[in-house]
Amino acid sequence: MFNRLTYTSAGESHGPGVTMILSGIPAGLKFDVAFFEYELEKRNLDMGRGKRGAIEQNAYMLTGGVRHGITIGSPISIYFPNADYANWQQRMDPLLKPERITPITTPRPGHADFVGSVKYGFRDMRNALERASARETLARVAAGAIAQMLLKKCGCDVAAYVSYLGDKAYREPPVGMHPSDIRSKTQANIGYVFDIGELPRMQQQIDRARDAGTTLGGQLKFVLWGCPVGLGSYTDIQNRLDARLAMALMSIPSVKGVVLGAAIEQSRLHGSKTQDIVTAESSKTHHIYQSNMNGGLTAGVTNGLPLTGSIFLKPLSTQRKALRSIDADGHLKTAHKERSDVSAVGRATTVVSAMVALVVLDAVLEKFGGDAVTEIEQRLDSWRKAHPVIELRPDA
Ligand code: EPS
Repeated sequence: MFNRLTYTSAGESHGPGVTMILSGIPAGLKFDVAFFEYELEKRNLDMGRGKRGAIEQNAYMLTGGVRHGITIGSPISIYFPNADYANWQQRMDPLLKPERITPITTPRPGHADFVGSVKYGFRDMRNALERASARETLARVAAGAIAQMLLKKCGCDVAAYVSYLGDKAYREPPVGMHPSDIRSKTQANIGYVFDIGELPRMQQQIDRARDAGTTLGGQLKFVLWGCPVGLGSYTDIQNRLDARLAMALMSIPSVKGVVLGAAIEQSRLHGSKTQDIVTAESSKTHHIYQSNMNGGLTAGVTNGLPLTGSIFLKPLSTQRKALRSIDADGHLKTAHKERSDVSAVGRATTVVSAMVALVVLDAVLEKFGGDAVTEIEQRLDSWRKAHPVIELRPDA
């Protein structure tokens, strides 16, 4: 998935904390503390969030790779203590086992409980569900925020928004709207919808699901502007940027589908209607397109148009009205109950932006990489000057 960056995380949902290490970020990048903390906060806030959101205050400790506010080329490491650990210390202590512990033996359908316990041979399914928890997305968002700091210097900007919650559609930004303008609308509300007027409808939908003891999934869309032509490659499987994006997005907990560009519409139309073709005003130095059906990627390579895609999330599997299950001894029982959220669709927008940013930055570093940010900026600048400007003009 990443050819230049190395990303890793460790830590359980209710353990002492989460650690993130990101290697491959060049030297000389200003660490934007305000933006970083904003992204952490957005990941934590959602209209459908349960009690955990109020417990976690997004504390962190930068423990490597940044000095006096500037990256120094070494791995960036960050530790996030889990505030909730104070309430779980007995059950989650890394070394000391309490005298009495009630193991989880009846899996929640849809969560990692059953598969994890079989795979690793656990009697207590907590050993599986703790790491499978979406708490881990905190590390992704931290890495993605750093990626966005550098991408902004490269002229790239990303946004994501909710287009469906459950089976209800939400208004979308007009095609061609810049990501920063989309964000100024969607991040101003914790439903992460474009039209703030639709929030009461969303609140009702969430309340109804909560009252029914169930959860909601949905659909998000992302858009990233500013990629030069030529990131990624068709030469080898692992170089295709479409495949790298799909993997990064599919790896987000609850995501069951990723669509790039307008693939669903494309699959239903004739080939003559599904190509992005230049308008008659286009010239050698300026290519204008009316459509972006390929979502900014042709043959796994960026074509200069915005990257676009949709992500489909299944509803969170933990149900307050627990479902039927079967325990390790074959007894049919009601599934284990665990505190959870009603929906994570809204805050997944922050995770999606983070993953898209990491993949695109990785491809930028692959093509223009250097040890210092200034080298990348210079290379990117001369590349842009040598190639046509690509413009999406939907109303051309
Ligand atoms: C999660 C269950 C909930 C979520 C959690 C993911 O946690 P808890 O069981 O502590 O209420 O809040 O998400 C986070 C902790 C987070 O920070 O995103 C799950 O089962 O996946």
